[in-house]
Amino acid sequence: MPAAHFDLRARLATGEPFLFSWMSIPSGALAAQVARLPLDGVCLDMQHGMIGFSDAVPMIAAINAAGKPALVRSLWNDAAIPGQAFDAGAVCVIAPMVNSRAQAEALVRAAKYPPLGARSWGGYTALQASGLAPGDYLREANRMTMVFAMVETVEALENLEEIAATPGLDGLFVGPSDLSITLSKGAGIDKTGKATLAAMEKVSAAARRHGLVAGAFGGSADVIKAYLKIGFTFIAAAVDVDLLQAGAEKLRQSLQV
Ligand code: 3PY
Ligand code: MG
Repeated sequence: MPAAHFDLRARLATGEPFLFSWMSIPSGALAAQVARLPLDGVCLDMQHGMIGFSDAVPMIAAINAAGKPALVRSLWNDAAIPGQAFDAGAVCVIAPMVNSRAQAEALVRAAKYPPLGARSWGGYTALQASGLAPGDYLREANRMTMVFAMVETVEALENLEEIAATPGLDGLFVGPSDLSITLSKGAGIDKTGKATLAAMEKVSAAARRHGLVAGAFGGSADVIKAYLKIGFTFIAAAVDVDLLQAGAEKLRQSLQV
């Protein structure tokens, strides 16, 4: 059986920008469409999107069928979620609000098989899609799947070095909205403000020092360009609902009626 698995780790190791879409709408049919947009992968937002696990399963299948990697932003840094997402065929989990070394270690424990972690066995869908024998899947899974800790609070910045040094962690992912909210003590959201960008530069430098991928939520062209300039390569480029809105606005403007 051919391996349907997308080698995200090898793709990210090229250092080329990896720009992916971000879905909030629970629909396998829409996921099939979004996976065919000119972007590099699809992330299902199970934290702020409307996607539950039973919605995510057919979406992950549709994304894999299109030959793109399926990513999941989990609801919380919960021990059950990374294994569940990987079992269903996702190749990357991004966990929100990882604020300490202990929380980063818990994330790795949930996401990786021994010796790196304590992921429980049962990846039926992923195992079949990989085309590997169970023992080979067990040996390969920690390489085939990636786990990112979201750095999106002042507390996480204070613990950045220890979080980045967590064995088995694959990347850091900045949530610039929450980061700017905590940096400003709730005064506002500023994804490209001076303080936000200065903090983010520290995150991308820490990622480089520790051999991790530096990721961030972008959302629009200006923001993506600013983040590429300060060393981020793994960037959420556009949200499904924003793409729909922008498409309709462009159509309306071009019609001028
Ligand atoms: C943030 O910017 O805080 C995020 O979590 C991106 O969705
Ligand atoms: Mg956030």
